Amino acid sequence: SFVILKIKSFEQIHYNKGDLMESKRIAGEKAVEFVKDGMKVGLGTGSTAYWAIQAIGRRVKEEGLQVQAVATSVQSEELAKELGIPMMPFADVDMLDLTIDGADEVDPELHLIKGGGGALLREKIVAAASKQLIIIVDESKDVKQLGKFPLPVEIVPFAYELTVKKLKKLGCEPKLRMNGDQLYVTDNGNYIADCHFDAIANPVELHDTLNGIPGVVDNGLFIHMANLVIVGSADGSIRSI
Ligand code: ABF
Repeated sequence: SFVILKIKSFEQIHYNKGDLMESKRIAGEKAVEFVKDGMKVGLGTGSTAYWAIQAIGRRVKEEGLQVQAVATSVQSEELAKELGIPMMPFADVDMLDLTIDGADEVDPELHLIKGGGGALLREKIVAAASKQLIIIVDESKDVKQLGKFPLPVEIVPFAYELTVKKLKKLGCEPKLRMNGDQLYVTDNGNYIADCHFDAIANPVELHDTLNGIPGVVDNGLFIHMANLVIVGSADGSIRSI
């Protein structure tokens, strides 16, 4: 059965009742133990990052934790502001100390598929500007090989039909993401093609091939970016990859 949580300033997020939500919460809260006074912090997007942002907000309020943050989506920025987390302009960022973000799949090499939430480009820009990237996931995201989750690829609207044909030639089944009967538009004004590969044998190569296609802005493969993955389980246990 499903429950709908109403979260202020977040779209309604459907949680599989109980298990996954608890796994996400404990992973998110664990990651926030790595946040220290004076840090510049990147805030991720999604229902797991939600718990991390909540926990940072609590520490700011209750412990007087001193941080400055940037967000990877409009949603996360609004949530952070509501919780009183001090935000900083990107103009003031050289390097962030730590970014905490979710993922859709994680493999044993710490390669990731991200972008199911539609924020992959901002997430990658922020992750690339961070000394440390901690990924927080529930156990369903921990896989041996990437690719069951359709890989999100952000593409520019110009000639998108042509770009989608090129994606198809790579051996996947691309589907343009929809928002009702309209094409889904990212925070950056682009479209997303969700590319179902089933199994991605060589994520490093695929990442570069995709980004070599004119019209592709970026793709959801995060290669050699994560430093630590925290996996929360329904039984309350936490492990790291
Ligand atoms: C973001 O949110 C994404 O990169 C990923 O697509 C998604 C994970 O969602 P959730 O934490 O809600 O499962 O971090």
